[in-house]
Amino acid sequence: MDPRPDGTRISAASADPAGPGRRTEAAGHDLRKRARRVLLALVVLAPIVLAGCQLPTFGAFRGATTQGQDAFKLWQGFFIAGLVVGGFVLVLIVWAVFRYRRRSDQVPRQTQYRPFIEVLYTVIPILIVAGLFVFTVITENEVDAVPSTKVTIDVTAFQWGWQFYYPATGKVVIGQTLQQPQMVLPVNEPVTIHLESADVFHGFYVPAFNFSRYAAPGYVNTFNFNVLHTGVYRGQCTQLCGLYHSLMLFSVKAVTPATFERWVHQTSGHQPTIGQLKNQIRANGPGA
Ligand SMILES: [Cu+2]
Repeated sequence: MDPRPDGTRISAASADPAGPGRRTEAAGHDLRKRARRVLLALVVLAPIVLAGCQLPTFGAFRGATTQGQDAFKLWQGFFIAGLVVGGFVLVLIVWAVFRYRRRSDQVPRQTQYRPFIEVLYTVIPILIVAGLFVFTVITENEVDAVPSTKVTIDVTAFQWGWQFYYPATGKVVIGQTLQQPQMVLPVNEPVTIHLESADVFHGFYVPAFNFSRYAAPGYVNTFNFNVLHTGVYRGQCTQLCGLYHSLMLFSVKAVTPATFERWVHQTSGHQPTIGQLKNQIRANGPGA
């Protein structure tokens, strides 16, 4: 116990016969040793700890389709690479600020021409960019692959709604603004989507799929979805396309193949055309 009731103690450095200089040096050496040990423990333990837990999503969705999962893995990889590079740069900046802070008016030792370091900080970033490029190309090829599938859906975007047409049975789902049409598709089965626009540019975006693609007038974009779980996923237009752009919503419902077969064979009855819906909106506003 401290013998002094007010809690103050005699400075260890001033009481040391070896002198304060040597004492500080020893303490600094101890600190460096401890820091090295902590760093080593981090390097050894980090992969073990990280392998055991699920990495954060970094703001993206985990992906409800196989394509969405591929995009998500790429996003995670990019984010982690960014964190590592950013973290490393930050540590270097902080280290340089403290290590080389001004201690006296003496001009520090000047160094130049360090070919090894210069080659290192040129080659390493090039390798990082090349690595990210390769992973991007691999992921893009997976996401953009369009093998032929049993189910095809023709999606037409228009001001301000969506039409989903199933050519195999002639089924049509169409809706505008507040009616929010729903695309139905079978789960665990690749589905081909042909996407285009009847008027201006629109954006077909399903956040849970990590997927967005332009709906362009006069050009058909083709892609595949393989939805992994049954459920309803919200979608929206992502291209500012006029007055009721913000109401240009839809949803995607993934059902079992049997349910889908039943649904797609049910007659859709009389449906308005895109032109009729557009005239309705112009005349009566949204939800008409
Ligand atoms: Cu739009």
